[in-house]
Amino acid sequence: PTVERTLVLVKPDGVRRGLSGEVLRRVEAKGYTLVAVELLDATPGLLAEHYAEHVGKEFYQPLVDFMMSGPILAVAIEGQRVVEGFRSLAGATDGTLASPGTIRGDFARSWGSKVMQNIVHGSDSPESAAREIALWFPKL
Ligand code: DAT
Ligand code: MG
Repeated sequence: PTVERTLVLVKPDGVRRGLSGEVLRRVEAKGYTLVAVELLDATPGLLAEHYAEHVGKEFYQPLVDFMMSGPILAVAIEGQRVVEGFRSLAGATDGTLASPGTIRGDFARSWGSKVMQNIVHGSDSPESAAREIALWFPKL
């Protein structure tokens, strides 16, 4: 069994709403280990790398503006199958449709441009996780 890592971001809406602790509580209650935690302000360059797959899409600039609207809590976590496991804790991208019991399902709704205000980011594969952790935590 290979222990893996993933990147979690509590997005500016989650930090603003005081949900950072709730996200960390759920991660720890699930049995994952915190590896690194940092509150920071994203820059356009960091976000262009982080969201490279979305650069050029119509929602990209609104997404960047939102991600720069306040501090982000970046968290690297560790555990067996943690990439899939945190995506499961986070729930579907669209908070309106995300299952109750998930972070997004319990705390996010979406309409219009609000779909990006879905509390958390979680890496979508071990390869993405390695790339994203290197971006947000260059010293790890
Ligand atoms: P996820 O965060 O579930 O991995 P994603 O990688 O497809 O979703 O998109 C990244 C973020 O961009 C997502 O959390 C919310 C936003 N987003 C995705 N699709 C969008 C759309 N069609 N309109 C507006 N924002 C969108
Ligand atoms: Mg994604």
